[in-house]
Amino acid sequence: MKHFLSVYDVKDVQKLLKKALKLKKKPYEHSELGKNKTIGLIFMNPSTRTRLSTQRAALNLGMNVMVMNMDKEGWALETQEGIIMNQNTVEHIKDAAAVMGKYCEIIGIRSFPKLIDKSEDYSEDFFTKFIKYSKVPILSLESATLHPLQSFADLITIEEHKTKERPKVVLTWAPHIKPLPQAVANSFAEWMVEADVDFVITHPKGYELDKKFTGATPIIHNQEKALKDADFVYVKNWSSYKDYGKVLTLDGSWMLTNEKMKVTNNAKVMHCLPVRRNIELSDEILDGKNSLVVQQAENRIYSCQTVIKELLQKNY
Ligand code: AN0
Ligand code: CP
Repeated sequence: MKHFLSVYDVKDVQKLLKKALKLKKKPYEHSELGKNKTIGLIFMNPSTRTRLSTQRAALNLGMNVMVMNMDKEGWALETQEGIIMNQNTVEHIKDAAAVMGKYCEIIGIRSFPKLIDKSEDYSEDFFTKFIKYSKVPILSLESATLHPLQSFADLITIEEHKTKERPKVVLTWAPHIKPLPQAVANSFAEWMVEADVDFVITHPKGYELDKKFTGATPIIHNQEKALKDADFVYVKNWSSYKDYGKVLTLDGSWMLTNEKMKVTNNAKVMHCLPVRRNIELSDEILDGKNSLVVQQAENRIYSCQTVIKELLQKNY
């Protein structure tokens, strides 16, 4: 693994999953591996779980950690090549990335999409430039289009809680008042396509994700039909990919309730958090016995620790 940007940086997902479950049992087994090595975490956007779980993962491996809230504390970065910098940006990404690459053995980056220009967001320019100019392994802490550490933690959580060999997993769209990235949904789809599960996606018309991530996954617009016999229901809002970045509906009937869960196989409910209660997901579900949201967040430590370990061991 040279960088960790998507499921395609993983040679064998099942093997990586086994490694994570093993590491969770003995989290300090490799506490010397990261000695005298530094990970730098660059945040262009807010974060609670990713910020803390990544630090915890690195500390468990004996690494030093530096956190930079680039959006608030750093110089405004320019990404365009050849530009005359006479506007608001202060430093070019090629200079900043080259410098940070000298301070860190690994760099983690969170950089959300602007949700204005689809091709700009989906080009993942910020990550591509950091890879090019920092010359160190880059760890995605959620890019414009993907959130692989979240999806890997979700896969670990499903593995721990499944009651049958091949569970049915449903990704359901949920309402939200703000336009959110497609990253969590794209990434979850990408990982579920690779996992040993029956995977189905349900959303209102107009919320189709890029086929590049969903592949041959069945898309069912009738939520009740999709939820039938589900073992896991993964709840997430995303803005439209087709009508890029738009909120097409606020239809509250898409919010999951206990009543709707009756058609499932006593399904466990997942959400990456942060969640807007009683908009995206009801209190009764989040506070109920089938919610796995805290377990997912806990597993963010082990998905990340497993990945950092691979990067440190140069397993590629
Ligand atoms: C972000 C998103 O949907 O991508 C981060 C989730 C981990 N969520 C919000 O901005 C609320
Ligand atoms: N799930 C997740 O990535 O949460 P944060 O945005 O708080 O890091």
